[in-house]
Amino acid sequence: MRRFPLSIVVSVQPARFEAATFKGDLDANLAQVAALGYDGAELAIRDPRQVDVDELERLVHKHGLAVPAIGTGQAWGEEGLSFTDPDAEVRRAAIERVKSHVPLAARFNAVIIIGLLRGIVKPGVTQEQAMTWLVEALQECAAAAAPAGVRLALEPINRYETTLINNVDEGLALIEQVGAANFGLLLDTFHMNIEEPSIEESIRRAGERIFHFHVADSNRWYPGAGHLDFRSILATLAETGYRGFVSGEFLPRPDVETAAREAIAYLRRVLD
Ligand code: LER
Ligand code: MN
Repeated sequence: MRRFPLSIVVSVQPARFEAATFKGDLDANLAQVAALGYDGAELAIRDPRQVDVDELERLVHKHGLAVPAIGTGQAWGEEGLSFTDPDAEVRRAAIERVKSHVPLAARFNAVIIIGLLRGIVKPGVTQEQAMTWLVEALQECAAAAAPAGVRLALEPINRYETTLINNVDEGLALIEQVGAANFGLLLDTFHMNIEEPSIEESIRRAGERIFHFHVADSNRWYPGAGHLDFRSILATLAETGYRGFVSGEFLPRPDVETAAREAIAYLRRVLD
C-alpha cells in the first residue's frame, strides 16, 4: 500500500482540547515527534498574532518536519469564537481569525482546518440561519486564502459536538454551496466511525475533495488501540488519489509518548 507521510497534532499555545496530542514545550515536543519518525507536525494555533512565526519556522525546520495543516479550533475552545454565533461581532472575529492564519499557512504550505470554529447552533438561532452564516463565512475565508494559494478544509464532526456538518454527504453539499476550488474536507476516522454508514464508501464519495486526514481509533486512542480496520480505510484513501498527510489526532493515553510511538509503529505495519 502507498506509504502516506505521517504527522501528529502538536499544540503551539496552551489548550484544553484533549486530543491535541502534544502540548507544552514546543521545541521538546517537535524533537520527540521527529525522533519517533514522523514526517510532520500538524500545528494547533489559537491566535497567529501571538506566535513568533520566524521562531516557529526555525524550530520546525530544525527538526526537519513539515507542517501539513494548521488547526484553528482553540479559538473556539478557549475564546468562544465561531462562524455561527448570534453575536455579529463574534462571527466577524472568527472570520478575521481564520484570515489571520493565511500568511502562516502559506509559509508552511499548510491547509487551514475549520473544525469547531464553525460553532454550534446556539439558543435562539435556527439551523437554517446558522448554515447561512457558515456558508457566507467560508466563502469570505476561501476568497481571502485563494490568492495565497492556501486551502481550507472543513471537518465533519460527530453529532455530540455540533449539529453543523456531521458527515461527508453534508460536507459535500456544503462544498457545492460555498463554491470555491480551495475549499474541501478534512476527514477524521473518529468522527466517521460515529457518523458514516461505511467509512470506506464515504472516503470514496469525498474523493478529490479530501484535503487532509485525521486518524484516531474507535475509542479516540491511537490507531491500533480500538476496532477500526485501518488497513481497509487507508487502502481506500490511497485509491482516491490522496497524496497528503495522514495525521494522528488522538488522546494522549496511556501517555503521550506511548500513544505517539504505538501509533506510528502500527500505521507503518499497516502501510507496509
Ligand atoms: C478536531 O480536529 C476534531 O476532531 C474535533 O473533535 C474537535 O472538537
Ligand atoms: Mn479531527
